[in-house]
Amino acid sequence: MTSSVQPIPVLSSRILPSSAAGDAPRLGSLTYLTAPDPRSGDAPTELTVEVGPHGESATETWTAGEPVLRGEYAGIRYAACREFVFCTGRIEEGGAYADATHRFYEDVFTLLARLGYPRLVRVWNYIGDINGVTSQGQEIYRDFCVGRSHALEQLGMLHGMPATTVIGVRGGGIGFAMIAARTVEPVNVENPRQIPAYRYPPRYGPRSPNFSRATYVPPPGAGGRGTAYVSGTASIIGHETVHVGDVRAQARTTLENIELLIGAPNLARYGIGEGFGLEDLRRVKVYVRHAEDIPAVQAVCSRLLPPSCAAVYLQADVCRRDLLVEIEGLAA
Ligand code: 3EB
Repeated sequence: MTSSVQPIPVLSSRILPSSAAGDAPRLGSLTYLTAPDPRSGDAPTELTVEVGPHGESATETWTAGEPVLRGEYAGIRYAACREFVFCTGRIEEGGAYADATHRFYEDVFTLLARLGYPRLVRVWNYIGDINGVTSQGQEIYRDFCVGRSHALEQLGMLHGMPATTVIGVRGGGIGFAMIAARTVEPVNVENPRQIPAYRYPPRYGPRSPNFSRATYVPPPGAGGRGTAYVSGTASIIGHETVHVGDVRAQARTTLENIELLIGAPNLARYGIGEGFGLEDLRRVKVYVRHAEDIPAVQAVCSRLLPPSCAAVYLQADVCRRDLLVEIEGLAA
């Protein structure tokens, strides 16, 4: 066997209106369905969640440029190529989620350490009845945050989490998907006009959320452009929700937040020598809480996003009750 330095394979992905098999080796996918589908359990590393009936259905597929190795550990399924691993898991519906979330995150980090892909790049958490309450009367989102924070505290990772989405879906339990890297060094990025979520004051819950506003992955070779993975982003300035009750203004503020976040001046603070504008967004997922707000959000997004950006509009709950819209994306 020859040992030569090989270029790092690029992680690619695309989003389609419905589930469709790609040709490249598949790491995994995220599928959003507008109705329960009895045939669609979660296939290995293919997470399926049910969203509200008034938005779109979509599948986001993540592929590798090379063969993929599959396995399972502690109920977490994974598919790995040389540089990236994609994993999915689920916590079943229960009275409370803090302990199960704590264990799940511990297991994820154990798995990633054993496989040798220790650097998280992107995390999605889809929570049933996110604004409902546990058997102890705690909001389910906050209970999830408690478990995540406890696990990360033990792991020394409270400030080290990457770009993340937490969104409410139909049904119970929590569905997870994560991408981690073996050798590339992702850079976690904060937004200059939002305080880091791990420093939110206690009025938002007993334990702060743990995530970064974006994660930048450098290009595989010299001269190329990197990729910026943008967290679920909302109409928050400092730590406060702004434009309560005004979905258009929330959508505009959210896109302004993304623009500030991935622009060259902000990335320069992390020693990153490039930047992105809204025109570099390749894809966004737009989560809208109320069906009747979807057209207004669509109008704002189609005015501010380039025609080349694939946008899907999903009806789903956002973690804070006063947030009406949340947008995640990928710039490259
Ligand atoms: C916010 O900015 C909006 O708990 O991991 C967005 C993305 C939000 C991720 C999380 C929460 C999370 O606080 C909510």
